[in-house]
Amino acid sequence: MHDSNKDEAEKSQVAPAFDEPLYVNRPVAVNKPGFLSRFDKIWDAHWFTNDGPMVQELEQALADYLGVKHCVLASNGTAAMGLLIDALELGGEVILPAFTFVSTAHLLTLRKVMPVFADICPNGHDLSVEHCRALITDRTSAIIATHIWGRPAQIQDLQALCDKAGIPLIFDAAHAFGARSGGQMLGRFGRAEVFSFHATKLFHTFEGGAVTTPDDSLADRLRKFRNFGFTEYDQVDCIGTNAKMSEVHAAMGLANLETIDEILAQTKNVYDAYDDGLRSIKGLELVGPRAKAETNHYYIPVLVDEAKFGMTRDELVARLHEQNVLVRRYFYPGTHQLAPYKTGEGHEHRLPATDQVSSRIVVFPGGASLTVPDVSRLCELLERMQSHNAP
Ligand code: T4K
Repeated sequence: MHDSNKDEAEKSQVAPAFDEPLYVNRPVAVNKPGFLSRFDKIWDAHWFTNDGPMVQELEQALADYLGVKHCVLASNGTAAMGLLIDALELGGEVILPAFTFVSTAHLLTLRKVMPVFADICPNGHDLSVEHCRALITDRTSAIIATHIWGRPAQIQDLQALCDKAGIPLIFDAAHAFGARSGGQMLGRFGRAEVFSFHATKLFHTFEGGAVTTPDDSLADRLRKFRNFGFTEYDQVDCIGTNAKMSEVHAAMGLANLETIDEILAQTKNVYDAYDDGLRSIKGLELVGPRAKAETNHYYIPVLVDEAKFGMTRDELVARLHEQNVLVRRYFYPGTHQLAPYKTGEGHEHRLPATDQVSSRIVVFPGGASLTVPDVSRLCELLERMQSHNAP
């Protein structure tokens, strides 16, 4: 047999280190009885959607949990952000990071609002306040900052900047359920915050999302907008869409909220195990939070230093996939490098930190569906890879 074929044949016979795939952000599924008992109630009540009792109960429970006056649920996080952009009548230009999920840039572009991408801080990966300041013009209608990796953005500095410019500050809190700033839950800052309750999020409703805000009239508008502009039977006050959450989705949210302390505690155990295990591995840096106590510990973002680890980020990803560890390159490439945003008027971007970080970042499996022994085995595997490949 030709040598390279022999190598391949031998390689394919080696069992992967993990029998079952380790997924990034595998959905939490811990409270089946809590979900099924609510599902029975929905079934018996024959009320399945359109602002039903479970949706109302979850809105109140989340508002209480987050310590904010209003929580307006929506069918997903993107729909929730779309409602907010429409309700605030954003136009002109909106400043946002390129190092985030692509959904907000799409929402703006579809509405003929120009997304203006600001760079991130190379350490925390959150939006650079300085770069936002430089990008504000008289066309800027808002800043939408992401609480990246479940950690607060620089809330006070961004708020001061927006107050000075007379524009609203919005937070994309899709990553950040359960995280805090100055001891207070995220969800209560800026003009409004937007959550994703997608299955892959720390707190989820299968699919879902929400806008949280202290503003009564904004909450009112959001509720109208998510239901075609209806205010009464046969009465439509404004243009709107369908962004409603169904009762089954809300039931999953209520079941997950019942066990949120347990979920957060296990999520932290997993994070701490990575923190310990990765410390001794040269060339892999767990991106730490600004203040550890304020993260929700859900994301395990790691920067790969090729010179010290002995392989590139992409080689590491490929090697881990062979071992059934399905790490992801979030967020690579930055949104500004994606086809719809790369060219065209006004799209010359210079975002060195975004480009740097997105070429080196790899996100490891995290969250409550993992166990500490899984993480220890994974760190041992990484250590072996490093010692084989180290220069
Ligand atoms: N803002 C930010 C910062 C966001 O991260 C997101 C969404 C949004 C806004 C928008 O919110 P939504 O409109 O989605 O509510 C996933 C999610 O679909 C998306 O919600 C999420 N961010 C994004 C970062 O990740 P993909 O295309 O990477 O998903 P997928 O199918 O590859 O799954 C990710 C991982 O989860 C894989 O390891 C597989 C695992 N998985 C996934 C699903 C759906 C499971 O184990 N079970 C499952 O049921 O976008």
